[in-house]
Amino acid sequence: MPFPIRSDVAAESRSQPLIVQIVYDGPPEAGKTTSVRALGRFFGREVYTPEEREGRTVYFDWLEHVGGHFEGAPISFRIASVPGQERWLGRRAYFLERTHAVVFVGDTSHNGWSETIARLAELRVRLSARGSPPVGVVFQANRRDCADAVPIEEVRRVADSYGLALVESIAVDGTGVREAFVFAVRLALDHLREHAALGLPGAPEEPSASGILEVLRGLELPDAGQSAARAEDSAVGDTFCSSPAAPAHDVASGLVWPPVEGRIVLRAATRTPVQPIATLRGDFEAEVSDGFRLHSRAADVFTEVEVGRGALIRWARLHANAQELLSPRRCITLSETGGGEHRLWQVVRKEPSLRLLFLDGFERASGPATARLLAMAGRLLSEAQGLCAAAAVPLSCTLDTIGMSEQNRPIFIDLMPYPDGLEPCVTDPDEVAGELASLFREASTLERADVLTAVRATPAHTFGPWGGARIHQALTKLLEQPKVAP
Ligand SMILES: Nc1nc2c(ncn2[C@@H]2O[C@H](COP(=O)(O)OP(=O)(O)O)[C@@H](O)[C@H]2O)c(=O)[nH]1
Ligand SMILES: [Mg+2]
Repeated sequence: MPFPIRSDVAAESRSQPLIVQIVYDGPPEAGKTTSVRALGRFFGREVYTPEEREGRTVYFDWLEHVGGHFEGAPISFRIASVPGQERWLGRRAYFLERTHAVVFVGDTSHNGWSETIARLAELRVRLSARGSPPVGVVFQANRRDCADAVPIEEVRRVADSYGLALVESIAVDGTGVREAFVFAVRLALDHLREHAALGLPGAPEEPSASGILEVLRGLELPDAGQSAARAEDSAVGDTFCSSPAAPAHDVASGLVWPPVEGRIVLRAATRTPVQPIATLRGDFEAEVSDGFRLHSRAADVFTEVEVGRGALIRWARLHANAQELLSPRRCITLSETGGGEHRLWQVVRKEPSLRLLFLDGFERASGPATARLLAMAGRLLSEAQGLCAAAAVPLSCTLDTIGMSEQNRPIFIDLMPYPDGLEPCVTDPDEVAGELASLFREASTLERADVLTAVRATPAHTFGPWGGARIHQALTKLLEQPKVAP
């Protein structure tokens, strides 16, 4: 896979407009037309609907708006809402194959929920068929005014499981419509930038950070106000604890990795405002919404944004190499501190570690079941070590840093190390055995004897594709000792 971030931002002026296409998709009657019309009112523009039968959209709703400029060239937004009924599938596909981002208008009233989920599943299949770069989706959870609306926690769970950004809306009075659109524009710009960076045919020229800001300002969207509010927040922070502002989801495209999906993660993680706190080492961290964790090293602050971008790119390369092993809900970003500088952050969702998963199962398990769990943990750890070696990314693979994916594969769940000062890779069965034995540090002699008998009876190869026999042997030895060494 070619490396997806380009460090140089094209700066020549251009006269061709940058076309940004956003599609409104969703089940019939969810509120797509109502949303596009609300947007039209906001822009002061007429929505064009080629044909309507009994109030239902047959072709599409179409809204065009030229908003702001990009380095002298106008930005042209093309916004289409597609007919939701099954029989217009072909018309819908036409738009979905071309769009740069999607606002999925879901009906979150009790009656509309099951069809909304079915549509979402279908949309995912359709968009993933488009390949790279990904097309970002904002889930505009509509009809939040309905008394029987599905609880927002349930809606959030679904949005998360599909990797979508979530915005609540009441399209009939316009609530949430603009917010969903603005975020979709950001995802579309991430997509376009990435499309250009990958050198794909027909790629429009990518907008620069300043260009995007100009675009958003031109639209009179609420970013300027938000940035000012953030600057104010961090000014307060500076006075009291010299804390930088937490990263925000509206960083310029090119300053968040991975593109598109990274921005969605960043948005989920920064849903509730948070003030990072300094650790004893001078790093900054915060625990944020939905189980996310933010972290930034003391030294990773940059006065020149391009220098910071260079650091982001080096680190993104390391992430890209380790992608097969990395837990998916994470991103890295270069974000304004509020004091005129930029800071490099990583955002990682907390996932259960193997130690937690093991201890959970262990409480209810018999000797043989415990041995099976040990073998599984051993296999996952040695597989993780193998993946690190293959990718030449030396991650520390322990019961605390490795978890398990839905496909029962190992995933690295800890903070990503930095490209500087990496240790060489190790694949060491003895180390894996030591990790497994550490689970029995607190166990009584009696329990250990049970487990030892069961481990002896467990086939060695189940402990891992490589070095399973050595893990098995070393673990047996460690469990035989009266007290497992720390
Ligand atoms: N209560 C409520 N009704 C809505 C909302 N959004 C749309 N509607 C109504 O739902 C119906 C279908 O909306 P429409 O935009 O035509 O749906 P589309 O088929 O997705 O384009 C219309 O009668 C709208 O007034 C909302 O947020 N709350
Ligand atoms: Mg419609």
